[in-house]
Amino acid sequence: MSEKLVLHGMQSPNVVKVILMLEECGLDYELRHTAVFNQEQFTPAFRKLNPLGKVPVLEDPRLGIPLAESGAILFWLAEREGRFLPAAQPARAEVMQWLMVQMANYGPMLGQFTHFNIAPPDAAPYARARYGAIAGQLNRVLDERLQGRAWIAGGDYSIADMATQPWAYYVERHGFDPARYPALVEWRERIAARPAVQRALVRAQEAFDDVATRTRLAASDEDLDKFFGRTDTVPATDYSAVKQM
Ligand SMILES: N[C@@H](CCC(=O)N[C@@H](CS)C(=O)NCC(=O)O)C(=O)O
Repeated sequence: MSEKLVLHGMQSPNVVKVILMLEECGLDYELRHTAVFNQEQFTPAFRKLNPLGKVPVLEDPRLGIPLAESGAILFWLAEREGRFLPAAQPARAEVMQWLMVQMANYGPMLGQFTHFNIAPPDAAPYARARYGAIAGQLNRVLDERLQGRAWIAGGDYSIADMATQPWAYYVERHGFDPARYPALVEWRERIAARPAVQRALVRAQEAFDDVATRTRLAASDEDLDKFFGRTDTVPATDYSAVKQM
């Protein structure tokens, strides 16, 4: 039986973090693009892989079930390979804590801020202010955490670093001055210099960039309503900003 792993994804931080791990572990894997801007994630075939209709999803013959949620995927790969997650406590718990900080806070809150930056200006001033403040606060917490530490959990480079680093590029995208977070930026660049990370970014670019742009530009307003979870009770959005991303 083939040992090759398949990762379903797109060009996004939640997918890239898994590719960082696949490359660090030297695993044999294929990247398959999911056209989330064209509702592919809601097809019955995809929802068999992940009922939530979201990427990433990993298919690993050794596990035997499709696995969703990037934190769960990183944890599985760390256990499978015995790498990037310490065996001994409390170091193991500390890595899991910072992995959860990313999964429950840094990713979702930055995701909301990104959304309300795209939403119409008159519809979103409160939400934009709220999520902007939270994003800034989380950047500050991570910056403080990384002062005097090479890696986020305090020990070696781990799945907590891999989960968080792709999101740290939103500092500039969200209009924050990177000079306010020097330890965060230094850590981000330390990770970016790793050969596995450089290989991962090339793989992601080759597999996703062209096709993602094509599918995003081809997306109808109805596709984008589905992507952003808009329903009849939510005011319509002008999606021109999405086309210019
Ligand atoms: N908590 C999930 C979040 C996954 C997620 O939000 N994926 C986005 C791309 S980054 C997606 O598939 N969006 C399509 C949709 O929501 O319809 C994880 O970390 O894996």
